[in-house]
Amino acid sequence: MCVKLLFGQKLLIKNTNKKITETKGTMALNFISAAEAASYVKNGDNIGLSGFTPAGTAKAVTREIARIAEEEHAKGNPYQIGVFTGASTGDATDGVLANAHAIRYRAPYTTNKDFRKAVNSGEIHYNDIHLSQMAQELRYGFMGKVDTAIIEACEITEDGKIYLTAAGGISPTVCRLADKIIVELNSAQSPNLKYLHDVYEPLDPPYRREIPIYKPSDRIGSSYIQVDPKKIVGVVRTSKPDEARHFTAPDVLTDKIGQNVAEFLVADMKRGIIPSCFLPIQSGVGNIANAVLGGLGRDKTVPPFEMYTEVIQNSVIKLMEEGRIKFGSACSLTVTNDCLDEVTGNIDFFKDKIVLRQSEISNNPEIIRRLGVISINTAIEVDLYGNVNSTHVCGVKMMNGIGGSCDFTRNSYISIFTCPSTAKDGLISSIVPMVSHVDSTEHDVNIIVTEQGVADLRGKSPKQRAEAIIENCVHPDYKQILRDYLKLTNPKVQTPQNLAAALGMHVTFSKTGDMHLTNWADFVK
Ligand code: 0RQ
Repeated sequence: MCVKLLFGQKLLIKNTNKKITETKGTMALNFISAAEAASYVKNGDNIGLSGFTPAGTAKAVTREIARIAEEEHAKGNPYQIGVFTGASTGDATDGVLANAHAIRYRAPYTTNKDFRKAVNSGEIHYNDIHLSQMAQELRYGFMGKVDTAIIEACEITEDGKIYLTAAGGISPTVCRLADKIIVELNSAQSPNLKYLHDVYEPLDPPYRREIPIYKPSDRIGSSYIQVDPKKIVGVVRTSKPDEARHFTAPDVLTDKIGQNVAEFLVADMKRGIIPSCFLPIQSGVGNIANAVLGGLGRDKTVPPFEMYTEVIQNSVIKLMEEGRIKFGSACSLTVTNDCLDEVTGNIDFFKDKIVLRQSEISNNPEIIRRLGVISINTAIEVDLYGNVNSTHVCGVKMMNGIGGSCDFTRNSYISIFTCPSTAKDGLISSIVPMVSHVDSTEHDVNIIVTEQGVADLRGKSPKQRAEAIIENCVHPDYKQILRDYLKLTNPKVQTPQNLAAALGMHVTFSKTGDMHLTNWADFVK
């Protein structure tokens, strides 16, 4: 077999037992300060970071890069870099770098409010791509060179074994592609995290094989990243916990959405659409996602289930302890710090229940479709035909990004989107005639759930979908407005839209701060 590998890329083919590359040699570790490490990053460089969400990202060197940017700008010199990550990061990366005007380009997903401000003022080129594609697009060369990888580790050896912390991210890829590697050895991260990792990087076409994961708990790689020790320019000692996000407690509305999702899934299981052993669940980030899992956990008609997902949140850990979740495969432990301590402090219990993978594996379309994952993600707005906008407010203002939502939606067994039926105290309807930006299309979206109810779009034509969504998901304040919109359309077409009025609710909101539109005739004069 002809196999072309980049340096350090590992080929693990179970059925032939070939293992092509072994990295040799050791180097004494060179401990340096964060400031010295940052001095290796020059204006115009691209950095590749460990982590996925604030879990496991660099926390010290990026602050020093921001300081260099500020000093250079004060002297009138240019200093901007490209930033490649697994997903969102924390304030110590996206926040400080955006505030220092140090980012020229960034991919993929982010949730940072300062970064968002800079993107929406046109300052940063932001490439919002599917998380599963990030590592491979770097390998394919779509985004330029990776000059320096900055990787958080809980352990490192002189022969170049790096043990990751709370996330798999894109770390092996950026380590292999980068000229230089900086390691942040974080004593605040427990060395027990190494028991959770399964590090694996697939080959690129035309040599890629199937990824041999047949159940969420399958392990296919190693517990560390093997790098060429000569590329490690320095190790920075840190002691900084993850910048974990605080989750507000579920409220009546998120609880109702969670309950609606759980009841829908139970009904599908009872009528045999979902097998009685249940199927693996993917659930996005945030309060609604937490409430949905809470609802599924409480409903004892759902058997203990597994997760094949991108992030494990607090609710998953709790449900594992209660025996409701049997196993979780993810890319990161996006949990509060006390919850992370609970996991690492009880590693004997959790090491057989959690595996952390690279984002191109946790979110891999091939595996998601093979395992029959049920995906549950959150929309900003949904249109009458089932198209979903997860990213842009009124079509132009970036919120966060698609994250892994489309990786899962397109390939899942059943794809579910949840959202409250209104936003901003009822001034915005989350259901609109036509979405102002499309992330997941009507061809991929199966189920819409709001606190009002569930619209099952499976097997329905566009006109049937519109009826299901209006009757089941729209807030009562907006039902008549949307019914009146449909009266402006020609029903003798496949997908009735009135192009002059389709964005009328958005236009009204932009002018008045309220989507309650009183007269559709204004748009069709
Ligand atoms: O605004 O922050 O000013 O209060 O959006 O909305 O209801 O608090 O819900 O935190 O779950 O976020 C879609 C943004 C929802 C998120 C989105 C406003 C609303 C509020 C937040 P405020 P909520 P959430 C896993 C998978 C895409 C990526 C994804 C997201 C703020 O879930 O980024 O799924 N998803 N990734 O008021 C104007 C509307 C609005 C609106 C909500 N129609 N118009 N504003 N808001 N609907 C992650 C990874 O991949 C790692």
